[in-house]
Amino acid sequence: MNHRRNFLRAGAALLTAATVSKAAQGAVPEAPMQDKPDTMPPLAPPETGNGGPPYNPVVTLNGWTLPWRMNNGWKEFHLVAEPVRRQLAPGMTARLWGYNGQSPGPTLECVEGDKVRIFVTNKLPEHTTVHWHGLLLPCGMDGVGGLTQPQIPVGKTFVYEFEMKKSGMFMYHPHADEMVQMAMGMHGFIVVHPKNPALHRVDRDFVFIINAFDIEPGAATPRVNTMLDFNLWCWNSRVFPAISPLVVRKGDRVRIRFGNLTMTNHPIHMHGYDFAVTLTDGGWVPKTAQWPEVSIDVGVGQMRAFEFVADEPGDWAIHCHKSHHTMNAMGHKVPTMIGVDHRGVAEKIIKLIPDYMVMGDKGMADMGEMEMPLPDNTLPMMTGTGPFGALEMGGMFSVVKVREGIARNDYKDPGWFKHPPGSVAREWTGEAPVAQSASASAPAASELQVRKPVRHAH
Ligand SMILES: [Cu+2]
Repeated sequence: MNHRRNFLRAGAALLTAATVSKAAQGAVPEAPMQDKPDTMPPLAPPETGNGGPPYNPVVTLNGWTLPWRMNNGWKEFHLVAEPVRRQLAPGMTARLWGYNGQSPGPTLECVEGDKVRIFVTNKLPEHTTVHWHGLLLPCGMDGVGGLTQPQIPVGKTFVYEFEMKKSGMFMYHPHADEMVQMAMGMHGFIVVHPKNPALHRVDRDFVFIINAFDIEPGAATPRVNTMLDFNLWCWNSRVFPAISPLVVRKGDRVRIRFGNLTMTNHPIHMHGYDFAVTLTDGGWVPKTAQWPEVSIDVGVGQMRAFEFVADEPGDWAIHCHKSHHTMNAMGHKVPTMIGVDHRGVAEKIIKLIPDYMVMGDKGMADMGEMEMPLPDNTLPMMTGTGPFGALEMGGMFSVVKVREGIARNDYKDPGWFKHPPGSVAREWTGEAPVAQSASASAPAASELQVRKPVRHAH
């Protein structure tokens, strides 16, 4: 965490704990800024009581929660819409539009019943608005430019006031020059916690926005007119290998929430577990209606959350199941060369173009390991290295790291999973498997490590 953030957090805590002075009451609150693309630790609600009711905070993947101040019973936030620079992964920084220094904007966390006042300052080069996707509010607070309010002109600050009527998850984004402003990265997550913190309680609660950009390799500004052919598939404006791992303590009940603000659907698949779909942007799914999945498709403009008990340690992949969405910037016009023997031709070409490479005749796996010459400011199509070699991934891919014995509030990357001896797929050599040769007699049930199905109901 950087110093500015520490300072702001301390500042926010002071503001929420103290009464806002008469003079400050009429002033727009400070707008905290974030200059790092890292996952910030959960912003714990103040325990003093006058900072608002208590709740269990969420963790925003490669993001942060916006501090607020209490002012005469109103929870006040300040969003600044502005051009930002966002590192999508080391080696590539994009020129985007976002809020308070980053794209996506900070997560807004509230509690059911909170009266919120959200100041929005427009530092973009054009007008904007903010629409509060899914929230139940007075029509004039809905943020549709031209329909429910005048556009927020450049340089002006507007204020939105409403009550958080129900708990759940929601999003915010512009409803002004929407195609351009969404393509430039303007999104954010809203979490409204239940009034009773024991309700829907989990130990770890992760949130992210699914977004996508079309940025020509070597460029930094997204093409804003692209309809479908995006080349950077992101979670919170971040791509593999730079999406933070989801660090989980063994035995924790875990919730993962995501909202889709791209132009296509994303089947989000998690390995190693089955899970229950417990929440959409429409509300909590009643227990009797929750259904089991191992992949959950999230349509355009929709949100989904699932829950599971982390009973099996390991490094479990979590990714979009569209295989083109686990790739980074790539040319889709590359011809398929599988089975084509072009060695003779290549020798001739190399005489003319010394850097020419023969690629793709056995598949494209070489590309995961090859150090390809790339223009500045782009990312390899397939990349990342794990404990067993090249991962050959990109885009919407991360790892749920379930570990024994980590602290309750610890989200630090614990490194790679240490597999128990004999539990990793291996080359068959004709020898008896390690697990069986260890015991001459039939192994006890405990040694077989049979996993019982987990019931998802609380
Ligand atoms: Cu996808």
